[in-house]
Amino acid sequence: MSEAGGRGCGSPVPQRAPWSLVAATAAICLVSATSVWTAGAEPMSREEKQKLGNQVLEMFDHAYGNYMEHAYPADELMPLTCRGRVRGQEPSRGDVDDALGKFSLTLIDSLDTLVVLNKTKEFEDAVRKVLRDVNLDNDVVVSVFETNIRVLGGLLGGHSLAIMLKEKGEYMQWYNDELLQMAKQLGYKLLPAFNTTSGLPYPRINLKFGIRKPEARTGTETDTCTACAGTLILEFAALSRFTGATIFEEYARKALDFLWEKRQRSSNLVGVTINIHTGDWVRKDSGVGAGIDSYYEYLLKAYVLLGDDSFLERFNTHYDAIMRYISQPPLLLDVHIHKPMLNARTWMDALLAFFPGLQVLKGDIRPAIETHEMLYQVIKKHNFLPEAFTTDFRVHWAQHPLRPEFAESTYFLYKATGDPYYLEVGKTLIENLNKYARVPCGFAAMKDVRTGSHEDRMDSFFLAEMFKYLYLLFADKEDIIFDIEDYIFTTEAHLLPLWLSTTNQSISKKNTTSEYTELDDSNFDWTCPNTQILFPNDPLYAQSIREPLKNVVDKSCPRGIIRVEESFRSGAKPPLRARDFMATNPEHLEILKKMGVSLIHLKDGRVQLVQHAIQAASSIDAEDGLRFMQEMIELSSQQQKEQQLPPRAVQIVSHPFFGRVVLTAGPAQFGLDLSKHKETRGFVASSKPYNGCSELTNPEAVMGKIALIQRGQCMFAEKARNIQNAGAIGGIVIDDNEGSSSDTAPLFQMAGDGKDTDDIKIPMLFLFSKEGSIILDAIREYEEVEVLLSDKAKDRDPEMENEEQPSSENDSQNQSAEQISSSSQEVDLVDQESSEENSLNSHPESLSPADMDNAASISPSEQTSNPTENHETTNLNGECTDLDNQLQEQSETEEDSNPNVSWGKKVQPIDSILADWNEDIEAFEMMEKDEL
Ligand code: DMJ
Repeated sequence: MSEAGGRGCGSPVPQRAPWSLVAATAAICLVSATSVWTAGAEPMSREEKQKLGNQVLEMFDHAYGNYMEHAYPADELMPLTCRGRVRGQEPSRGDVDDALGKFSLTLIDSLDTLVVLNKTKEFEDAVRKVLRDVNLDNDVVVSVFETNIRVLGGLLGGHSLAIMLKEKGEYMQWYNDELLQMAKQLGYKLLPAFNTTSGLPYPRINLKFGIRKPEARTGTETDTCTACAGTLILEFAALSRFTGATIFEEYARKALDFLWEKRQRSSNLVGVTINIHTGDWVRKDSGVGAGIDSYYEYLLKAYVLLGDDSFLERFNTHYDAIMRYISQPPLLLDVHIHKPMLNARTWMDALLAFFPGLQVLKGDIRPAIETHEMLYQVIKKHNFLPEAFTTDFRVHWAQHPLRPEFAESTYFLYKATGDPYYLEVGKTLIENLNKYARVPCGFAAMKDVRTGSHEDRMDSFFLAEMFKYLYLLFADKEDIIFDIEDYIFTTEAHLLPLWLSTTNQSISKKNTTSEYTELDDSNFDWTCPNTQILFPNDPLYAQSIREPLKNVVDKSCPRGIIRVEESFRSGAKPPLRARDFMATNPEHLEILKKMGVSLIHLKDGRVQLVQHAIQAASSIDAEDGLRFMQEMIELSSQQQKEQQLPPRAVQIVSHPFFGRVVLTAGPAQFGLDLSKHKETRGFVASSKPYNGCSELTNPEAVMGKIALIQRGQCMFAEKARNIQNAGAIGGIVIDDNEGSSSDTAPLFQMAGDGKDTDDIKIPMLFLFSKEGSIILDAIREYEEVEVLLSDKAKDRDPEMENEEQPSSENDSQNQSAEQISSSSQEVDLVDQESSEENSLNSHPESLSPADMDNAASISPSEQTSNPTENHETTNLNGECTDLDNQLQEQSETEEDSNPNVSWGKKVQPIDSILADWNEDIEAFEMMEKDEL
C-alpha cells in the first residue's frame, strides 16, 4: 500500500493484497481482496463471471441501443411508448424534469460507460455526436445539481477517458479537448447560480438566461438541499484543474465551507434543506439518504482527489456523528439535528443504499456489510429496493426508478472483501432487471414494486451507473482497457483521474476557512485501516457479520423509536407509545394530561389530540408529549395509507409483450377483488358505445373478453353492469382526459354508485389515458391483444427473456400462457404480502396540525393498539423479543453519550424546550415532503 502524506495503511494479511486508489497526497483507505476466496460462499469460476459480464454488455446494448434508435437526441428514452422524452412535450413530472435540459442527457451520461464496457468504437461515435448535436444554450430551467453531476460530470468523464485513449495511440487520435471546452462552457453557465451572499448555489438555473432576469423564470427560490449545494467539488475542481480556470474550484469550496460552518455544532450533523440566503436550516432532520447523501460522499472523495486534509477532517467529524446517532445497525435512520437521539422517521429511503460503498472507502467494513445485507433482504422480498421502506421493512413508497446505489455498494464490498457472495448478489440484480424491468424497448422503471407495474421512464443514471458497477463487479483487470484504480468515481459514477491532485494545486487553499485548525482531531483516523483488524485472519469474516442478520427482514418487528425506549433502561417506566394509546384507558388519559396533551372528541366521532407544552407537568413530560405527538402523526398517516385499496396491474401477455409490459391500474370498490381471487386473463375488445353507458350494441365482440370502456358520462358501476350483461369477463375503464398518466396524477379507486353493487361479479380496473393508449395502440398494431388483470404482475416467460422476437408467434404465446397459469398458484402468497402492504398512493400524506400548536386526529377504529406490535423489538437474529425484558437486562443509559438530550433524568428548562419545540414541529411537517 502506498503511503501518502505520511499516512500509511496497515499491514496486509497474506493473500489479500491491499488495494488503494492513490492520489499523490491522499491515501484512500480501501482494502481489496481480489484473490480467490477460500471459504464461505462458493467461488465463482472465471467462465461464469465472463458470462455475467457478457450479459451486462447485452443489457447495456438493449438500453443504449433503444435510446439511440428511438429517443436520441431527446434527453431520455420512454421505454413503454418507445420514444424520446422531450421536456414540454410530456406532462410535467415536477422537479424530476429539472434534470432534462434538451442536451441529450442520456448520451452524455453514458459516455464513459462505453469505455468501461470496452465499446471504444461506440465511444468515438458518441463523442462525435455530442460535439455535433448538443446545444448547451437552451432556454430551459435545469437543476444545478443534476446538470453538474450528470452533464458536467459526463463531459469530464468522457474527456478523461478520451485523453487516456488518445495517449494509448489507437482511438480518438483526432480529439483535441473538445469535450473539455464544452464542459468549460457549461461550467460558466452554472456560475451565476452562486450569486448569493452565502455562496450556496440557487437550486435551478436557466441555461440560456441564467438567473433572476425575467426571461430566466428562476431565481426566486430560497432553499436548496444540502446535497444540491455540497455535491460540486469533484466536477468543479476537475474543471479548474483541467483548464487552469480556478474560479470553479473556488466557488465549490466556498459552498462547502459555508455548509461546514452551518453544521449543528453539538451534534455535528447537517439538515436536509438550507436557506441559501440566511443559512438557516429549513429542514432539521438528518440522515444519509435523500437530500444529504452525496454531500458526505464528496467530502471524502474531495480528500482523495484533491489531497486536502481539511476535507477528511470534516468528513471524519460528520462520520463520527452519523455512526453515533444515525447508524442503528443494520438500519440508518434519520434523526433531528438538535435532538440527535430522537428519530425523525420510521422509514428509510433507497438513496441511502450508496452508504455501505462509502463506508468501504472509509475503511469501515463491518457496518457496511450489515446495512448492505439488510438492503439485500429487502430487495429479495420486493425484487427491487422500494423508494422508501419502513423500519419493519414494509413498502412506504413503492416506486423504483432503477437506481444504481445498491449495485455500487455491492461492487465496493466485493472489492474490499473478495467474498464471492457479492458476485451472487450482483447475479440476482441482473436476473431481476431482466425479469421485471426489461421491456421490448429498453428497461422501464418500476411504478410499484408490489404489483410489478412499470413507469414509462428510463433515467440516464441507469446507463451512467448501473451497467458500469455491474460490469466492473464481474470484470477482471484484463477485461478493462485501462486501470480503473487510477480514477475516482463521482456520485454519478463518472471517472476523474487521480493525477488531478497534483495539477494546478495552487488554487486549492484559496478562500477556505481556517477553522479546521481549531478542531480537536485526536480521534481522527489518519491511517488506513489495518486489514488484520478488518479481516482478523478470518476468511469467513464478512459471512460471520451477515449471519446474525440472515432473517432480519422476514422476522422483523416494528421498530424505529426503540432508542427512546432504550434510554429508559435504567428502570424508569417507558413513556406511553402512540401505538399503545387507547382513548378509553384512564391511565393513558392521565399520562396525556401530564404531557400537556388534551383530547378533543370531534362531532364526526374522531378524536383530536392537541399538545400545549406549557401545560405539561414538567419539561421531561413536555418532551414526552412532543415525541408522543410526532409518533401519533406518523402512525396516523401510515394508517391512512393502509386503509386504501392497493393498486392493481394490467399485464400485456400477448406478442410481442409476453408479459413484459405491466401497467399500473386503479382498483374498483366493487366487482371481483383481484387480491382475493385468481387473476383474470383475456383478449381485449372495445365496447360500443365506447363509454359503456347503455346496453352494448356489440355484445358478440366483448363476449368472453375484457371490455375497454371510456371514462365519463355515467357511473363506473353502470359501465360494469352493461359490459357484464354483454358477457365480458372483466373491464378496463380508460380515462377520457387525454394525456393523463399515473406518472403525473395520483391513482384512485373507482367508487360504486351508492347502491348495492353485489350484482357486479367481474373485475374492473382503471387506467389513465397514457397507459390506456398503450393497449389501444397495441390493438391497432397487433389486433389481438391479451391481458392479465391481477394484483401483482406474474412472472414473464423466461424463454422470452433473452430474445426480442419469438421464433414462432403461436409457440411463444403458448409458452407464455403456460407460464402464467402455472404461476397462478402463487396467488395466495401474494395475497398475504399485498394485504400487509396495502396503499394506493405511494406518497405519504402528512397531517397538518389544525389551528393549534400540535395536533393529530385519529378515527375511533385507530384507537386500539395492535397487540402484535406491543413491546417488541428486533434482535440481530431477527427474532422478536420482549422489550420489557430487554429493558431490564440493559443497565446503561444512552444519555451519557448525548449531552443535549434529557431523556430519562436530566431536566431541561421549559424555555429551551419551547424554543426547540416549534423547530421540531416545522421539521416534522416538512419531513414527509421529501423529494427523491
Ligand atoms: C444519481 O443521479 C446519483 O447517484 C445521485 O447522487 C443520486 N442518485 C442518483 C441515482 O439514484
